[in-house]
Amino acid sequence: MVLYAAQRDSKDSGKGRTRRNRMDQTGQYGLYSVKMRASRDGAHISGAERIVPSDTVAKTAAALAERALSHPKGAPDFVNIKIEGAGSMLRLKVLPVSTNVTHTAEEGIAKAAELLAGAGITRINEIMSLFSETYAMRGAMLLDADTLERLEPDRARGVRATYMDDAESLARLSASGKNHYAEAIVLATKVQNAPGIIGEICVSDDPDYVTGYVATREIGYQRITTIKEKGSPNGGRIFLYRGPREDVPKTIDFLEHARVIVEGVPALPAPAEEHRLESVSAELRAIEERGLSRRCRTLSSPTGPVAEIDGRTVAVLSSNDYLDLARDPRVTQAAADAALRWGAGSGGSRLTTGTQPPHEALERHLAAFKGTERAILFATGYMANVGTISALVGKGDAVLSDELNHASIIDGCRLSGADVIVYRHNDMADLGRKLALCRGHRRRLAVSDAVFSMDGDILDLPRFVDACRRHDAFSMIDEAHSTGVLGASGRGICEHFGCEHPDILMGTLSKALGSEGGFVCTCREIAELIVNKARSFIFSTSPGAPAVTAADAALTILESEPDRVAALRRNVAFFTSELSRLGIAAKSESAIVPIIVGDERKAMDISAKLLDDGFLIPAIRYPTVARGSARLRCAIMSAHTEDQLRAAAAAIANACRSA
Ligand code: WAQ
Ligand code: MG
Repeated sequence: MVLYAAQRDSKDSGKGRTRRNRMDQTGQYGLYSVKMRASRDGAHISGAERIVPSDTVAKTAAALAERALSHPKGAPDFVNIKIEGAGSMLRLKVLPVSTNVTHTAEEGIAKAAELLAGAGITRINEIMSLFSETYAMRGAMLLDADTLERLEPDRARGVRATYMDDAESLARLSASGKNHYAEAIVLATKVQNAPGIIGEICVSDDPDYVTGYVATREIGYQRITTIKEKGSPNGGRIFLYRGPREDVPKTIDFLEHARVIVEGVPALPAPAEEHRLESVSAELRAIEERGLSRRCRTLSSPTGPVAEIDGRTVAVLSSNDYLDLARDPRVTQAAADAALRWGAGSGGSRLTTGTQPPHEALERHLAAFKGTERAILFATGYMANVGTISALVGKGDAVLSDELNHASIIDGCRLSGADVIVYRHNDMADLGRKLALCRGHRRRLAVSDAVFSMDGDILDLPRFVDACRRHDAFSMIDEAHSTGVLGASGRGICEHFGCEHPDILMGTLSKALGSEGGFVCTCREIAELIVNKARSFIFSTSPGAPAVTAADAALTILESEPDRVAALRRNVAFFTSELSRLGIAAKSESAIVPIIVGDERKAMDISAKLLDDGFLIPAIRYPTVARGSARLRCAIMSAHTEDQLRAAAAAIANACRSA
């Protein structure tokens, strides 16, 4: 009210004269108001305004037309662009801007109520309910802040604040042509300077945009990051008035006709931090709602057939340390000695400082164990797959991948840039057919898990290798769950079938070998290509000597104690027969025994119940396995006792029955 009077009375006071001088200066540049209004079937879609110098009018009009035509509410059938000389300007200092992070509409409305309480605005819930009526309005509702009586003469249109812009809008216009944030701040600043207005509430009318704001002169422009439910079209603006009825026309006149330039509008959505994180929180909530939320669990003891969780001892049926070598004193001593001798870390990639005698020794040992010319170490199995596949095939090549392959194979295929052709699970006829279709490609590579990590079944290796030979394709298998598990002496899937080995045998040090790292056993040429091209080999620090030496010691134990492999096999047979006896379908030729549950939440519930009962058996869900095929994944160790396995089978049968 004060400002409006000051403008009208400017001729008479010293203060007013200063303002008038500034207005005149602005006027000299020849400013124009460019307004856009878009509608369809007479219904308002959007409107905006810029105040710009004459030489920018055409560009501005074009940008606003563009914006009218691409509004989220839909395409307009009528766009009005109005250009008017703007004359002299009243300059207003921008309201201070703050952001309030809220996560639900309820929380946002509570925040709005709290913020407006200082201005004596109390009936927030009633006011908020009016936003279902503002959607189709071009302008705002003008409401008596206390009686909630509507004061605008044209209720369908509302009161439209016009002739206002940001002093800096030109620079912005060239950048994007559109800045909702700055426009809302400009509008709110003008509105709070109108006589009789004591506050404003704005909720975006975009169903996907849940942010709004409240404003008063005292609290400034207070963004509220979530003030409505996503998907709700309800939104608009409500101006809150307190004063005599006869002064309402003056207020409307100021809003609709006073020419205003707002100075100091922040250039970017001020603290963007909360807003960026809000979208992250929303994504997390969506994951949670689908029963797909994941978290890490801390084991407070070394992991063997039993371990400690949250101060309780539980039986562990989920470790990939199949032969119980991670805790073996010979293995841990080797790691400790290597740490003292070579240091904790290698300090670099294999191609810089990261190759030490332990690395070379383990590579020789692995090559001899698998019967290949060479072996190459990687920091993890994931890196071994990603690096090897993308080194061997690329654009113009074809990579054929089993539909149930591990994520690290899938990622390697994607990253390679080769055409990825997925064949039916363990279906060698399908693989053959698809290989035949890839004759035109430069190179063909077929890749498969040897033991499928979530199903526990075994690749039909002889026919896999045969199909690859016949179609001149490279063959690669992932022995993460087959090394130390398959074959009489644990050499893996080739020993199991007694057949020729494929071109590439990838494996890990982190499962039956009890340490960490990945490896590839292959011929000299492919090994050299990997050293030269595999980015995960070249651009990552090599595994440290302690891990490498531990794996080497574990491999020596595996070679000298084949009984461990036999014990593992006996345990799997015992466990699956116990389950079958209790009516739970379970079979496996490997150490992995899946129990299919189906529903994601149900699998989670069963797993939680089992933990209560003292058994750590995780639920495996999408995206690790297909949606609706959630399962318990039991991993058996050579060191489990029959008592442990019998008790686990009983607990599983019980939990599945009561779920
Ligand atoms: N005068 C009065 N009411 C208006 C005006 C105006 N000049 N412009 C728009 N409205 C009303 C009208 O009912 C619209 O449908 C509604 O407001 C929404 O207008 O900090 O989306 O231009 O991230 O779509 C605020 C949050 C977003 C910004 C506001 O405005 C932020 C928004 P829109
Ligand atoms: Mg909008």
